[in-house]
Amino acid sequence: MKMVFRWFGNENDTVSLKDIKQIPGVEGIVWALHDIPVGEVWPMDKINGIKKLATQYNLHLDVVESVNVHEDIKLGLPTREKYINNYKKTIENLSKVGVKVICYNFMPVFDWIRTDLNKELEDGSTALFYEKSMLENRDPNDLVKKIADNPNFTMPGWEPDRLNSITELFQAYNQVSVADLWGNLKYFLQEIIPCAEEHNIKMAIHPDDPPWSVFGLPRIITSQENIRRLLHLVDNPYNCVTLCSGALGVDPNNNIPSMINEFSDRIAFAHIRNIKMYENGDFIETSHRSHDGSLNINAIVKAYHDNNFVGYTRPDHGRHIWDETCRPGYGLYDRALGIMYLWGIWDTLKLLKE
Ligand code: DNO
Repeated sequence: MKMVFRWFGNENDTVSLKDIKQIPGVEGIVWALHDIPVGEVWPMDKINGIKKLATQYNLHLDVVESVNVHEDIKLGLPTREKYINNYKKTIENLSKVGVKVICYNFMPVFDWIRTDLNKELEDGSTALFYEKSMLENRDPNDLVKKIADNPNFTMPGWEPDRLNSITELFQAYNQVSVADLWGNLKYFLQEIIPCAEEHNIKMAIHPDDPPWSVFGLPRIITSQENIRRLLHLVDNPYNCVTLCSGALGVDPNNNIPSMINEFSDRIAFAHIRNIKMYENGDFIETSHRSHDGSLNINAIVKAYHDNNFVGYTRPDHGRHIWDETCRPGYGLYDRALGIMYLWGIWDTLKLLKE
């Protein structure tokens, strides 16, 4: 298990590289060029700029999250060729600074979705919350209107231009079935994976969060069966997955340790976090501790340990604690606590094996 920590860059993050360096066992940052519009080639000067910053703190930059996929690729439009070529060029550029894993997702229009970024937990901390009734059976136009009325609407971790042409995108996806989306993903992977292999970079798709359809849009990376299908679309060791315990774990049918046992050699990147699920389908993000949420994080870490997992791991979102002001879900304190919990389990398991 190689521990890494997501960092949004000097301009976009309250957490500094100096802070990250002081978290026990963190060897690298998980980064992206957040100001490059989706679909454009990531330029070498900016990539080298991040390398220079990380190197000052002796942190590696092996993992990128995310190189986002242009909607024209997901929609399967003829213009996808241009964006696929740009994607390949970005892979090549990233290989020049030694990047080993690219995390990406194939969720139409949106990335991860929550309804409240600061819901109070019993202990007075706040966390990301999903209220099912606010999204189920809702007209996407309500959301479109909310975004239109709110020029600064953003979701942390999303590239802002995702929302620029939301009305047109909803119309375009009316023509795209679940089967079409699988076909478009296959086309993309058939193009990209040989390039990734040539440059020794693993492509690690992030599951859909939450793992079900929202606003009638298709979502496909949602279950063990579908991850199996994804890995077979292009059966190559460079076609991998980012196994996100929180994204998949909110569906009680998903058994994360079972997925780790089945896919461990194709999990290039592990996101580990806990969530608390309520009977009505709502969920909230909690501390990483098993006791605090619905997922058994001990069993998840044990499954990685049993499988001699050597991939990259990051604590995923954290709560906002100790009055920290930060990007929602991406503060320093709770994610650092999460890391210590993960190491505690891992190191104990290691000791028991000796
Ligand atoms: C949320 C993240 C996601 C993830 C993308 C990967 O905090 O886990 O935004 O980065 O889905 O492409």
